[in-house]
Amino acid sequence: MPDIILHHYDLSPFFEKIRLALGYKGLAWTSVVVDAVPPRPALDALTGGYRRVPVLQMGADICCHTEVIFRALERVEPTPTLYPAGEGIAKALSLGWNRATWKPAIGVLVTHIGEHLPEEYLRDRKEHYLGYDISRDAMAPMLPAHLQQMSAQIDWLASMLRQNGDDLTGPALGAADLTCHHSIRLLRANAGAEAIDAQLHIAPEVVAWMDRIAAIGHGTKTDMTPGDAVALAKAATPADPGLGDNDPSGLSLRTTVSVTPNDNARVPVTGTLVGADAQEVVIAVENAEAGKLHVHFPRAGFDTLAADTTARTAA
Ligand SMILES: N[C@@H](CCC(=O)N[C@@H](CS)C(=O)NCC(=O)O)C(=O)O
Repeated sequence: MPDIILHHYDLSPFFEKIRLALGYKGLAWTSVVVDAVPPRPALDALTGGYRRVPVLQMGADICCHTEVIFRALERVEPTPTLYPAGEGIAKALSLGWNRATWKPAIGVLVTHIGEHLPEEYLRDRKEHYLGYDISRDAMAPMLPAHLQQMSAQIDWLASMLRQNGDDLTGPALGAADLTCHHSIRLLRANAGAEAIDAQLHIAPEVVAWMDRIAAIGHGTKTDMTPGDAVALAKAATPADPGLGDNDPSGLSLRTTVSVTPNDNARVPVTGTLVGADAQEVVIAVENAEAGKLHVHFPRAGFDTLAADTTARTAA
């Protein structure tokens, strides 16, 4: 098995989701810490320019986005599975949860710790990533709405736990649990568990579930520099994606395509299609720094278009 290398920074809540999955599967992994604010030249060389973290690297295979990272981990170590109730319920719940709770969670967070966020970070998020201001002053007027949104979503989690037992979708812990846990953990870890539980009216079932997930731990970690990770990719050969020529929209292998997130940071990554199915797309990217790479993206939440279509759309 190639080394599992995770590119991340500590403040990232999505990083927690992956660390817990590694701990749950009992996997050893290597940590590469990147700056919380770009430029990140080593990571750009590996991803072809995808803006977000975490990113998982296995040799010359690069997985962008936590849902495609989960899929890769599942291939490497199938047990215990991250999809005990099937992939569909886990992924649908995760996508809905992330999109509905990310902004309200940040809105609540900055009212507690906003004074500690550096100007440079706030400016980058406003001008280059989100397109809006997440400083405490800018978010404060929306606090009642953000609290309402978080409470409504967390109440759904409580109802799932009452229905299904210890884990959201039953019959065991899975990807949906790790996804929904990480945003609540972000708030409890930074603003204090008691304060957040009271402010969001978090039910005892949810608190007990949070504690069970935190006890999983993060597996065994060693450290690596970004430069060494790029050198390792360059020395490696990308794996056969094993997905075949199964793009449901009819894109053929060897087509030049662009893959673009359809929420934040809509920066396209361009490469040659080397594998596709309804859940994942793999493109070949090559550059002087990192050599030949296979970069993996999910389908849901990303638009994969033939490069000539992208040009027409942009025109
Ligand atoms: N839906 C993405 C979200 C990842 C995400 O939003 N990551 C944040 C950090 S928590 C990010 O990349 N922020 C911008 C940046 O770091 O450049 C995933 O699941 O991977």
